[in-house]
Amino acid sequence: MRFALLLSTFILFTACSGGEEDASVAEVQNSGVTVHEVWARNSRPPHANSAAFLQIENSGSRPVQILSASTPRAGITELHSMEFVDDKMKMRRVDSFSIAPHETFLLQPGGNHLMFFELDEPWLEGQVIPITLVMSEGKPLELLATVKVQ
Ligand SMILES: [Cu+2]
Repeated sequence: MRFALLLSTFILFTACSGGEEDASVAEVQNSGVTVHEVWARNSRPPHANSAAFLQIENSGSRPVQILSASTPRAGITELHSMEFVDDKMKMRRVDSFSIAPHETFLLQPGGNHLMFFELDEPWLEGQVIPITLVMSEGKPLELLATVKVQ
């Protein structure tokens, strides 16, 4: 039991690390915030989880937060960061991502990401995943993330 838990933690970790960024697939602008380079990683059955990445630029003069994210394609969506714990990178759930004025905040493999659990079905290359970001200011951002193999 303990081993199985450790193993699944390891798989989750490897599932959202490594790789490199690719082409822009969506750009959304709202209240001084612009989102670029939105994409999601393919899922790897039997693990019904995945992650999504993007760049978010705050061109305003006040901090803006991502408060939550969701998609109809997953039962649970969380905001995750990565940090070193005992010399190992581990992901950790956070309450929000804060983007300082004039900052571009990166969600990228090995770093901050949107984490999805309880996928409805495997996320396959080329599928488009609708994602909603609830922001501290303005309307929610409606994004489309194309699934890429990673
Ligand atoms: Cu994660």
